Amino acid sequence: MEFNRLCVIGLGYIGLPTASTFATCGLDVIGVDVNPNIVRVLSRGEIHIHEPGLLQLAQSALQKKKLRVASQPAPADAFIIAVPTPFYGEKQADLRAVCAAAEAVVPVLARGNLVILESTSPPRTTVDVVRPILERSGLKAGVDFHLAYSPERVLPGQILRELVENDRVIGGFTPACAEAGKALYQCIVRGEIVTTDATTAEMVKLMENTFRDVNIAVANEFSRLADRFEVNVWEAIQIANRHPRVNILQPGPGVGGHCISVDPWFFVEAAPDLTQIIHSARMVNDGQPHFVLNKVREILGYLPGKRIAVLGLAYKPNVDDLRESPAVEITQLLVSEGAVVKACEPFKPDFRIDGVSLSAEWRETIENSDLALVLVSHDVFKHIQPETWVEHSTCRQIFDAVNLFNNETWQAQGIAVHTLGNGKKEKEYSAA
Ligand code: SAJ
Repeated sequence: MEFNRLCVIGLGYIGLPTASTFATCGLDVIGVDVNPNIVRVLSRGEIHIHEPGLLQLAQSALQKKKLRVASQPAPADAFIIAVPTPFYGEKQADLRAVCAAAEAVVPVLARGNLVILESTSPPRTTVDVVRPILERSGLKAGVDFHLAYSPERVLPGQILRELVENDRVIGGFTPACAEAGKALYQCIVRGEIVTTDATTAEMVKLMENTFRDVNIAVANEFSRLADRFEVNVWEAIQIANRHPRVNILQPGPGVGGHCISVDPWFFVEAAPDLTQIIHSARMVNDGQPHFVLNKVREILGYLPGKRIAVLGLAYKPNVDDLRESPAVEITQLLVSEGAVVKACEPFKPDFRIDGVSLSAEWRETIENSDLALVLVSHDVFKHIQPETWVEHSTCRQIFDAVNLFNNETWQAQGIAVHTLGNGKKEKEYSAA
């Protein structure tokens, strides 16, 4: 199968890198988004998201007219649907954007086309939800057009590299559909392309993110246990990971982002009777911001009026994405407790949280605080020196939820660093 023209629907964190990469590999790509702002920004040759290397790649594709943007799909050889699937209400998958995208393809769908769903979706979405919508065109999936599911697996912050280098799974409605999908992705993927059926590919995607969520939940539970039993969880994890078959992940303030904190719920919603572990892991990770809040209470006591500086609001290091961010939740909890909160997010200085004064500069944020809370290990925070800290602030207490600061170095400057999951009493140990 040959592909000259590709239509990518949804120009977010996945759609835009995908469209730009295909355009760079020689296809004529039409990028579609229902958000007029996104279409406007891209038409000006700018981009609306921060992802290393993406600005240059997208700009070059736009300038060469290999990538064009539009608000409606146009006829093409292949269509990729890469729209968000958030949840709503009681953690139910919101498939409205997927359905709307499939509906928008119907008027331009032609015999011989390939349609690929990339959005993370509950099992059977491709076959039971997307296929009937596309078949309203009068064409039959697997007969008149190819239909497949191919999840993205890229890590924000490394999207452009992983898009090309990672292995890719293509689940076809029929084996021929999977082969057609493989032929398309071969244009950009250097990793291996594995083919299977559509529902297996949907399960694979959800299993990957659920596996990570459950493993982070174990790490978070270990941090609570370490706190109780006067152990430093970071040290314990490092030692345990010397076992050849153990690889414990890192505890932290919670799990954020629009993938790992969302996707496991798709399993829970689809089969509540079969998902005890998955459900518990979600509850542990969702409870971690409250664990951090309790630690802050232990340090400061009564919170109303206390001045707290929050360093980092993004859902993870070095990204500008604040969706489902535990750091944002913790900040909001502190405000609702009556604390006076300042926050610093260098990747999104214009972000607003009610009742919080924001800055892109950590020095400004920590001035005159009773406690600084480190919630994201952005590189810019890693480089903060205790000497610089004492020059800029009278704040002498830090709660470090991401194990960024070495307590001994900071103590030498008269600053106490309380680390998440560290109940260890060093004095007791050296006396023993
Ligand atoms: N986190 C921890 N401890 C860890 C690792 C992560 O607390 O040891 C937290 C992070 O701080 C963050 C959250 O988990 O809040 C998720 O971050 P992440 O880096 O684990 O994952 P995402 O959401 O950025 O990307 C994931 C990736 N999936 C897997 O690693 C299995 C990525 O490959 C997927 O493409 C992406 O989800 C997606 O789009 O589904």
